[in-house]
Amino acid sequence: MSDRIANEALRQKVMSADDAASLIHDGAQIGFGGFTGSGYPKEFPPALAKRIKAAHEKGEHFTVNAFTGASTAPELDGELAGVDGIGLRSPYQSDPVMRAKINDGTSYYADIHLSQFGMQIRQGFFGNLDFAVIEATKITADGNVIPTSSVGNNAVYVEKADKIIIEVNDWQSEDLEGMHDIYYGFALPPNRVPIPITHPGDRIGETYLRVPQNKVVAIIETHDPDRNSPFKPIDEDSHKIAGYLLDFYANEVEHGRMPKNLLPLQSGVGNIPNAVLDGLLHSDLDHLTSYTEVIQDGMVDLIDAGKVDVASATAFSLSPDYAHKMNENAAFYRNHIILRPQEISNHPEVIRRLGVLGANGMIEADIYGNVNSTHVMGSRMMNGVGGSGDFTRNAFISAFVSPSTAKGGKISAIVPMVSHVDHTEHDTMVIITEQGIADLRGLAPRQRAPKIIDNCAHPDYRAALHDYYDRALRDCKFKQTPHLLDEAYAFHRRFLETGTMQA
Ligand code: 0RQ
Repeated sequence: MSDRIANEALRQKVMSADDAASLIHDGAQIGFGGFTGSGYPKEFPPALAKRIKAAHEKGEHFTVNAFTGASTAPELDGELAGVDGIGLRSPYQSDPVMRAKINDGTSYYADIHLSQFGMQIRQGFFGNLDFAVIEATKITADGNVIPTSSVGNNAVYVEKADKIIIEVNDWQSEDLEGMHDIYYGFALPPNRVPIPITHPGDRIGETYLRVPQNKVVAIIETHDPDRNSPFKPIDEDSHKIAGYLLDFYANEVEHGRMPKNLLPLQSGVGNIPNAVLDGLLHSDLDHLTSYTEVIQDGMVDLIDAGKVDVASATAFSLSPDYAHKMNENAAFYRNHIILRPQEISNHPEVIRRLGVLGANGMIEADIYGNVNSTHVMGSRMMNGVGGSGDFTRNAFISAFVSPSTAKGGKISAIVPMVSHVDHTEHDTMVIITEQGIADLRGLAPRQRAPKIIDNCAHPDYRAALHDYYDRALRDCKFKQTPHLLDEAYAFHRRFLETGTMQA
C-alpha cells in the first residue's frame, strides 16, 4: 500500500474502484473533483460506468447526477455519458460524448456560473449530495487531505456530501502540498464577511481539505496522469488577436488607466489566450500577476522567465510535457502559484476589487455587443458559460476574442442578433477578431454597431451586416437598439437551410 496514506484509520478504507462503485445507488447525487481535465477521479468513474452498463443490460434504471468543478476527461464525463449514465450534469463540460448526450436530450444540463455553483449546492437547490468523489496527492497522519492539480468545488462537495470517496493518486507530485489555499470563511447571508484578498498572491485559507473521517467510505489508490492534452501550435489569426489586445493594454498604460505592469490577467484556455501569454513572454513587461481560472503552459513559461510574480487559479490545464515539468518542480512553482476553490478564483467581489483584465472566447457577438459563448445556432450546447460570466461582468476590462468566422468562413462570428445571450451589451467592453478591435466603452448601441461591423466582422459579411443595420435604423420605429425582428436571425436561418451564412 502507498505510503501516501499516513492516517491509520483511513488506510483501513482502501478498496478497489469496483468495490467503491458498488456503494452507489440509482439516482445518486455525486460531486466529483476535476477542473479542465485536472485533478479528477480517474478509476472510480469507469468502474461506476461499468456498473451502470450492467444494470442497464438487466433492464434496470440507473443514472447518477454528476456535478464537478468544470470539464473533466474521457474517464469521467466520457465514460459515464457513454453508458447513458448521467441524469443531470452541472456546471461546465466540454467532453464530446457528454455534449452529444446533452444535445440529444439524454441528459439534463444546468449551466451555472462557476463561482456560483458551490453556493447553489450550499443553498440546497440541487438537493442533497450523496457522495463526494475527489482526488488527493496524499493524506496526512492527521487525516488532512492534500488536493492535486485542481481544487474546483472539492471543499464544498466534501462539506455537503453524506459520504466521501478519495482517490489517492501517486502520479501527482507530493510537493503540491503548500500550493493550495482552501478558504473556509463562507457563510450564507446575512452572515457573509468580506473575502480578504487584496492582491492575487494573498493566502487566506489552509493548504489542505478538511475531511471528516467518519464520512470517508472508500479510498482508491491510483497512478494515472491527468488528461493533459497538448496545445495546438499558435496560428496566425491568434497571433494577430493577441497583438491587438496587447497593444490595447499598452495604450491603457500610456493613458494612465493601468499601471505599467498591467493588472491581474485572466486568461482562458485555447489558442488565442495562449497567443496572448506568448505575446507577454516576448514583451518587455514584467512583475505581472494573474487572477484566473486555470494555469496553462504559457503561464508556466512566464513564471520561468521571471515575468509573472504570482498566478492565482483553481486548476492546471497543462500539456503532457508541462505537467511533467510541474510534477518535477512543484516545490518551486508553489511559491508562484496558488490554487483556490473556484468560488474564490472566480469570485465577483475579488475580481472587481483587483481590477482583473478579462479576455474570453465567444461563439458569436451581435452588432450591439451582446455575446453568445455557449450555444451554436441558438440551441446546440457547446461547452457552457464556465467562468466567462464571473469575469466578464466584474472585470476592469472585459474583452471577447474570437476569429471573425467559423467553419471555414461559412459562419460569421458577428451577427445581427445573437442566437443566445450569455453576456449582455452592458458587460462587453471590447471585441477583438483578427480583423481588428472595437473598444465599446462609452458608446451607445447606435455608436457601437458601425464600429463592430467595420472593425471586427469579416469583409465577406460586412456589406450584409451594414445592409441589415441601415434598414433597421431606417425602418424600426424605435431607435435605441434598432432591429428588424422578422429578419434578425436571417444569418442563422440561412446557415441551417443552406450550410452557410453567406447569401
Ligand atoms: O469547433 O472544435 O469543431 O473546430 O467552436 O472554437 O475558435 O477554436 O475557440 O476553443 O476558444 O472556443 C466560446 C466555445 C470558443 C469557448 C468557445 C466552434 C469552432 C470550434 C471552438 P471545432 P475556437 P475556443 C474561462 C472562461 C465559454 C467558457 C469560458 C468557451 C469550436 O471559449 O467554451 O469562456 N467559452 N470560460 O468552429 C458555430 C460559431 C462558432 C463555432 C466557434 N459562431 N458557430 N461554431 N465555433 N464559433 C475559461 C478558463 O479560464 C478555463
